[in-house]
Amino acid sequence: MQTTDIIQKEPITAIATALGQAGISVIRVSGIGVFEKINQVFRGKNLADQATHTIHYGHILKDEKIVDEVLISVFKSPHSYTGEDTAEISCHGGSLITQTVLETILQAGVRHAEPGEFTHRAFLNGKLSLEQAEAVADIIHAKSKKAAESAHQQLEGRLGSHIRTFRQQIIDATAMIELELDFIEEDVEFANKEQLHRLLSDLIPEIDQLLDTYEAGRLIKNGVKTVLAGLPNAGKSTLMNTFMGKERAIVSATAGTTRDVIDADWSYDGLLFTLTDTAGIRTTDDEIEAEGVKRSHKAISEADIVVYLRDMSAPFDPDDEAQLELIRRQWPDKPIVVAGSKSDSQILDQFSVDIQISAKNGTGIDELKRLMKERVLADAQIDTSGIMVTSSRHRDALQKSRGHISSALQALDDGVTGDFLSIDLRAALQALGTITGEITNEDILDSIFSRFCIGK
Ligand SMILES: Nc1nc2c(ncn2[C@@H]2O[C@H](COP(=O)(O)OP(=O)(O)OP(=O)(O)O)[C@@H](O)[C@H]2O)c(=O)[nH]1
Ligand SMILES: [Mg+2]
Repeated sequence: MQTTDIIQKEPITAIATALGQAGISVIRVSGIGVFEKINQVFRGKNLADQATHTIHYGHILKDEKIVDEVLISVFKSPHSYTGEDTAEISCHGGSLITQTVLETILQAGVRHAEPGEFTHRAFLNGKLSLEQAEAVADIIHAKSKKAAESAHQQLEGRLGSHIRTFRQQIIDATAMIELELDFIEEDVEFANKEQLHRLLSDLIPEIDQLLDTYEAGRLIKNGVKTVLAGLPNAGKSTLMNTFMGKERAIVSATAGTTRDVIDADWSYDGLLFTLTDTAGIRTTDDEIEAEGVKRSHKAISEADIVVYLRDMSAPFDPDDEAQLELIRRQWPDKPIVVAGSKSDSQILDQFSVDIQISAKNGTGIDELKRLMKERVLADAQIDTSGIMVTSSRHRDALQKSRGHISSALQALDDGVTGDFLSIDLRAALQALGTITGEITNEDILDSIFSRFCIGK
């Protein structure tokens, strides 16, 4: 985005790095008059006189005493993250020192920043569009390689420029109609109805194509919720430990060992899976175990994929068939992988499974992982080099916009007058504008920036 009309607000500060023992910490200070404020507590060069993008050595002083030896990076407006005059103080890491440097800056008359306030200012100063600001938060929260890749791609502004192309097409269509409206008295037709129809109907499949990326986008950003289900003793906790490469869940030969739901993050081929080990599901009189079964069903209902284990070393148990059937009936669209467990043992039961595995000696585990990824993504596009919708906010706005374009097309077919058509088109424009932040309000901004950490 182009930077226009930078507004410098009152100076704010926050620690930008994670607190704890570290080599260095960075304290960010941004706003009007920051260099003069820091000068009050800095022994070194006069920061206000320094050129942008320069670094200066000196000391932070409190009550004439040295707090720390620091390096201060100077960014002059508009050439900074926020667009304002900004300083980044690199001090020694360690909570105490960092906090003391921060307090010293606060005492110099700088206010503590709210979560996401620096990025909020960057947005207001046109340094970032709204979906780019959201990408900054996504990068910080990314737990897998693919999530980081797709967030970077959004930060580069590729989603935004795609949305702006859509908006331009709608603006062109609106202009055709409004020109006609201006001359309505003279009964002149400027809008070529066919051309208008084509312009709008071409947009629908383009929006749909973008909407189709949401399913994969969501899984890439949030991770794949995976539930390990099956009868008691099927080997769920053992499989969980095999996936994790460590003893995370308690394993025992006693059926009904796992009573509660246990979660663990694990990543495969750049994709994050959140594994949930559940209590074995079966009809039970044990009150605690029954509660576990209830929780298992809740976990299944919220899952993106279910890995159902059938113990191949145990004799046929009709409950196995019944439970699997119950899951399939209750959640018909849920991807399921049925794995026959304990394939290293003597096989007592032959039933149809997608794959045979042994958590004990590792047979079939890689193939299971591959199958899980394949089933959960089905034919969803996961090309992170392409443009992807990863946020439900963006998806909702695209759906809204699509709805208004469809109504406009319908209205056009019905021969509705131009003024009504332009109401629909303006609504479609508005919906798209909320994605990039051309159209916004305080509530949207507050909910977005409050997700940020302090210092970003
Ligand atoms: N031979 C063999 N035994 C296994 C394998 N996986 C699990 N087991 C054994 O099966 C028994 C049950 O394993 P768990 O992982 O506790 O089973 P679970 O499904 O979590 O059981 P609950 O928590 O009771 O529902 C244990 O004695 C495991 O050692 C395997 O691949 N091969
Ligand atoms: Mg268990």
